[in-house]
Parts: sequence; C-alpha cells; structure tokens
Amino acid sequence: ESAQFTSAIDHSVPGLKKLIKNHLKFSLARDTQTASRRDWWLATSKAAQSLIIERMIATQTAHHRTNAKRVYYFSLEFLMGRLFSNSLYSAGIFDEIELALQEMGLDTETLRKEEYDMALGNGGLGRLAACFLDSLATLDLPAVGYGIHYQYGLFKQEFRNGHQVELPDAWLTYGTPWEIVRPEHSTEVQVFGQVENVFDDRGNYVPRWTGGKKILGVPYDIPIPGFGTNTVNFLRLWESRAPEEFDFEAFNRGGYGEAVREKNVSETISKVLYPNDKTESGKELRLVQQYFFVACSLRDIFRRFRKDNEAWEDFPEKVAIQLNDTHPAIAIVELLRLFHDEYGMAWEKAWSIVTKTFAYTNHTLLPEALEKWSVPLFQKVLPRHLQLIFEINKRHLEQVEAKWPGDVHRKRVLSIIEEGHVQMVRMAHLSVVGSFSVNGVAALHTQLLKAELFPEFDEMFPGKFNNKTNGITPRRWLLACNPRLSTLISKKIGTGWERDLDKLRGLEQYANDPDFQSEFMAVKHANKVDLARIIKTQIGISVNPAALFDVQIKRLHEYKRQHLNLLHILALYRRLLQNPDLDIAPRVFIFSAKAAPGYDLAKCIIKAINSVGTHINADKRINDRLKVVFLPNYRVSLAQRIVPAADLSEQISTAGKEASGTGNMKLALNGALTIGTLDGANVEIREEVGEENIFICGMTVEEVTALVKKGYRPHDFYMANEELRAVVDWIGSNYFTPDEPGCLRMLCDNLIYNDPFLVLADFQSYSDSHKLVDAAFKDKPRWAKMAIMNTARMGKFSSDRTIGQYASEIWKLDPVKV
Ligand code: 26Y
Repeated sequence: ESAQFTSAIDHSVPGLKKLIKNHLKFSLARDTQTASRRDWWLATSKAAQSLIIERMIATQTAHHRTNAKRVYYFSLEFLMGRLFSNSLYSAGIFDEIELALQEMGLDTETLRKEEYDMALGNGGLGRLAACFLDSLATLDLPAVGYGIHYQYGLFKQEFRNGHQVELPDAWLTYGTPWEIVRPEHSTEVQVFGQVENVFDDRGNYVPRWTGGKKILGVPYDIPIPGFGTNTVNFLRLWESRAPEEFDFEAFNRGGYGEAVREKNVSETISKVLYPNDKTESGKELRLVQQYFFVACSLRDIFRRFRKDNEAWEDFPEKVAIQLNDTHPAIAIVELLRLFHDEYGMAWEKAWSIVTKTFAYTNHTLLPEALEKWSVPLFQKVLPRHLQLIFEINKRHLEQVEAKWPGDVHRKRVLSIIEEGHVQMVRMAHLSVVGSFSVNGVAALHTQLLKAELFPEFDEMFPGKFNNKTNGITPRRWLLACNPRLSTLISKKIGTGWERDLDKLRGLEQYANDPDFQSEFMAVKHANKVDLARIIKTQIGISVNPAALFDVQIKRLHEYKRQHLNLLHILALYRRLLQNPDLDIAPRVFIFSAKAAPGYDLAKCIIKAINSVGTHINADKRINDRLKVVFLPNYRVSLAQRIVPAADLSEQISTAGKEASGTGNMKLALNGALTIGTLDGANVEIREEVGEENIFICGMTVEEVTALVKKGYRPHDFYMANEELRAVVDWIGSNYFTPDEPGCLRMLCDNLIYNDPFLVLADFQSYSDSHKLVDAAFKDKPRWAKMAIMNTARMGKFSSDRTIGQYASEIWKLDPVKV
C-alpha cells in the first residue's frame, strides 16, 4: 500500500546548477559575483535539502496513511558532525553536484569544509545515536529522534602551552541550512511547583502538580535521509523559550530587569550541552534539561498517536521508545503521570502501557557514571514525579517480597531508592523496572551487566536483558570519509556494500594478491599524505607518510589509558637514546581527545603528551624515527580525516571498563590493525578478523578481577620493572616541563600509588605486543594482507545489522517503503 514517489525537481546537472543559483539569489540574497565560499556552501546545501524535504513529506504521509508503528529514539546527545556529503550521497546527487559545481568553478571538497560540525554530543553515545538515525532511515524504519537544540554544543578545544583551553562552540552563528523550525508544534511544560490535592472531574480527591514554572518548547527538525531509498525520517530538537515574549507579571513585580531575567532562566535550559561523559553530580539544570525535552517529546508523540488511533491500549502497538542510557529515563514517570494524573487512567492500566513502551540501553558499568539524583533535588524540580517514583518503588518492592519473602538484602539492592545520609533516586533501577527490554552494547558488556551490575534484576526479570552489539554507519565511516578506498572496493567487488556491508567479505580472496595489496596500501599511503598535510597546517609538525601511523582518538579518560600509550612512547624513546642503532620502523603517534573541563587528571595527561611530544619531536638524535602529535579539537569531521589514514588503532582500555567502543570499528573498517585489550567490542572484532589479524594484549576481565581482589599494588610493578620505573620517574621529574615544575606530578603519583585502571600492571604486555606490531609492519605483504582482512571482515559492525536487531527483537517494527 505505497504510493509511487515522483520528484518534482530536476536532478540533472543543469537543473541542479539552476537550483543552486536560485537558492543563492532568493534564499541568501547574493549574486554569483559577490558570493563567498560559505554562500556557495549554503546554496548547494539548500539545493540538496529541497530534494530531501520532498522525500520527507512523502515519507511522513506514508507513515501516517499506514498508521505505522514508529520508534522514538530519546537521547540527550546527537553527534551529527557535518551533514553536507551525507546529504549529497543520500539524495543520490553526489556526482551531479560535483559536475554542477565544477562548471561554476567550484568543488565539493572546498565547500564541505565550510560547514561547522553539529557537535550536540560528547562521544560514543552521541555518535551512536547519529549512526542509528542513518541506519533507521536506510532500512525504511519509521523513526523519530528526540533531543535538545543546544545553542552551544561540545566546547571547542585549543592548546595553550600544551594545556587544554575550552572555548564556546557557537555552531549556530552563521545558521544551518539543515534545520526547519516548527513553531506550530510548540508545546508548554512546567518544572518546580508543588503537589496539591484537588477534586478531579469524577469527584475523586487526587494529587495534582500545580504552580510550576511554565516553559515553551519549540521544535527544530533535521531531516534524516536514508541511503539508496526514499525514506526520510527526522530528528526533532527542542529549544526552550519563555512562554510569553515578556513576563508582564514579573515586570510589574520587579521591573524590566526582573522580567528579562525570568525570560533568561527559561532560555537557559537548552543553552549548553554538559561536557561530561562520565559523571555529573546533582546539577539541577541537567535534571531540568532531561525533563524538559522528554515532556515536550511525549506530548508530541501523544498528538501524533491520537491523529490515527482511538484507544490508549493500542499505544505500545504504535509507539516504542528507546532510552539512550538513563539520561531520558524520567520519561517513564512522565508517561505514567500523563496517563494516570492527566487522563485519569487506573494505575495498573497506566503502568502496564508504560512498561510495554520503553526499552533501555545501558552504556556503562562504571559506578561513577550511574546517574543518581538526590531526593531533595527531585522534590524541588519534579515534586509529583518523586511521589510517583516512591509509589512505583513500593509496588516493585512488593513484588520482590512476593518472590523472596523476608529477603531484606534483596530489597535493599533492588530498590529504586538508595538509602543513606541523603536518599538518592537510582535512574538505572528506575529504567530497568520501567522497561520491557534492557540491552548492553557488546557481548562482553551485556554479560557483565547481567552478572555483575544487575544480577538480582536479571533473576527477577528473566529474559529482559539482551545484547545489541554496537555498529557504525558505513556511509559516513567508509563511503564518505574514504573515497579512495570506496572506489577501490567498488572496482573490485562492485557497489552494494554500502547497504550490505557483509559484501566486503568478497575482498578476502584478494588479500594475498600482490597487485591488490599494493593498490590497497597505495590508498592508505595517499590518505596518510593528506593527513600529514593537515598535521602540518594545524600544528606545524612534519611527519613522514611512510612511518607507521599509530592512532589513539577518543575522549580522554583514565580507563581508556592514553597514559599507557604515553609510557610506551617514552620507553621507545629511551631505547633509541640508549641504542641509536635500534632497528624500529619509524612511527608517528597521533592523539586527539577532549577532556571534561573539570577532570584535572585527564587534563594533566593531555599536558604530559603535549610536553613529551614537543621534546621528542625536537630531538635530532632520534632522526625523526618518532613523532608525537596531538591534534586539537577532536570532533567528527576531524575523525573522518584521521580514520582513513591510520595504520594502527589503539583500543587499550582496562578490561571490563569500555562498554563497547565504536572507534575500534571505524578504524578497522578502514584497514587499521587493532592493538587492544579483550574489552568491549574488541572481543567480537577479534572473533571476526581472526586472532592472526589483531594484536591482543593486557589482562582479561578475570585477571583484572583477581588482581583487584588480591589487592593491586602499582608500586610493586613499578619496583619490579626497571624500564617502567625509569619512564614513570621521567614524567614525574621536571625534565619535560622545565617551565612548569611539578605540573606532571599528579600523573606520576597517581600511577605509582593509586593507578585505579591498572596501567602499570599491563605495561609489559602492551610493550611486548608493540614489538610484534613493529615486526609485522616491516613485513609489507604481511601487513597489507592483515589490513585487507580487517576491512573485509567488518561486515558485522554495520549499524544496519545493529538496528535490524533492535527492530526485530525489541521494537517489533516493520519497514515502510516510500
Ligand atoms: C551522566 C552524564 C554526565 C553522561 C553523559 C554522557 C554520562 C555518560 C555519557 C556518555 C557515555 C558514553 O559515551 N558511553 C559510550 O557509549 C558508547 C556507545 O555505546 C560505547 O561504545 C562506549 O564504550 C561508551 O563509553
């Protein structure tokens, strides 16, 4: 039952040329003589956008007409990056636009650099949401992403004397061609206030949430086109506004200044993305952000549901809501409140609909990253929700009692409320109780989730826990970011791999073919030449494209162990100084990472890498055999330049700490070999590529657990290993930071006396593994074969596979062809 879609737009090269020029003239009020590069980028983007919008309208009509079930992806973060290339590929006009621009003396490569990254996320979790949107549309699944229209995304990073400095990310300064504001779908929500008992319209004396501060949510839509299909979904981001342009009551109370201030509070809610990716302790505004976007989104979903449906019982048949971690978990309580308080539905019925609607994805096992809100804060911000949470918990604990009578311990560990000096609401527990599915993001992670984090919940709700190993979109992370490799692959095995990544297996048969090996490595070399140019212009360091490019790119965090990498660099440097004839392949160590602004040790690690790098890069004695570069302002668009140029991918988190990782997949897909621990999705990458095509090192989860249990003493490892002791002491001395004595002391002390992530314990194994890397790299045919095998065997890690599993196993969602 699908209508034929026909475009009203001329897709030919002359047609597109005209469309671009029309946008330049009528949307931007520019002529071809005075247009800047940005104007051309905007006009070209708007031309592509018109094709996409046409399909979006057709898609929404089809979803409405078929009254299709939809999935709503709730996330505080969407790390979209640039949308230009993606839009051209999805609209199917990449080559045509390239020709059209050429005829006007322009090129896509120059124009795409004009775009400012859309960085409304911190890292893995936010980028995963963006990859999922791409796959949902590509698989023709009806979906809407919901989030916040932050005025400022993740901070911009600069280095001053090697230290991280944060600057605001004013991504909207010059506007974006991709978003559509929809004031007609604005909704009003409240926060704060109190609970009063009132008579409802049936004469029942019931609690009601009153007197809250009113906030207006205004939605901005970003169309999400699928690749090789007509489906265009959208991402709806809420901006907070004061409900009236100007609060005259406040004006009368306190004058103009007061009225403007009140308005500012409302508009503060969507002002800025919180830059922490692990902990955020009790920030009121963060809880308000979470509630604000969730409340707006649920009202929006209600409106859409009621257009096509009568009975609330059908809600779970038409609506699935996926919670991207616990950040939007307050939605569980808000949906219950809407049904029970606002629509007068009985508790049991309301709760039954709620728990058939939500599914929760957990992204971390780290205890410090599990969200908790103090009861007093909740009482202030969301008083009625707090009451409802206590009622949910009471009923939940009655079930625990029924199952395990008299088991007080079990009630304590399963309770949504953590007892203590101050009571805390555990959002993860709320999410598990309120959802019909709880999933981890890699096989190992899910196993640990069940066995270590939530064993009692797993026992209470058998079958609720499940695994969905993460994936990445091959459109951005191969087709768009690595055109040379994409072309080579299509030449060898044909196209089609963009929508069916398992097709890459067809490359395996050429892994031993010397001609293909040299073509493959020539692509890698050309990408390295490109990256070398970027390194030169960004930070003024010359690197040799023939050297091994050893890459660690990800958020800066102790558990990810960038400092383990640094210790190895120092060890290599020291070996070269002590033995100038040492035969090692030249290496360029490439880092890129942002540290949370309040995370002192992470910032110290950045400073340490920068200082050591500056020193090594200037040391003539080592003949350019080692270079250390730290590229500032890591972001999606920079990742798209580094990933295709990497030889080696560093994935060295302490076993059991990285839930999945997704950078590991991007790098391997582009032919980088992994050096990594048996952590997160590395385990499954090893399964796919085979152990002969990966460098595994470090302790296993079992070994980590055993060592911690026995009592880990980093000082023992420090004393027992002469080289390790020397490099740790070297950091602690003022040798690399003579201008700032003592500035690396905290890193050195942390390693010797604390080392919570077992860096020293894994040093020797890591260092040994790097010797194998060196030997393999020197054997060119062997390395080429391994690299090809990595690309060929990454099919599993397409986010299309991941989303296919979410759709069939969790959401029960069918595609709708447009
Ligand atoms: C509570 C708040 C401060 C917070 C904000 C962001 C907490 C966590 C985060 C982000 C977490 C995150 O990015 N987790 C990563 O998710 C990826 C996608 O599943 C995983 O691949 C990766 O291992 C995990 O660290």
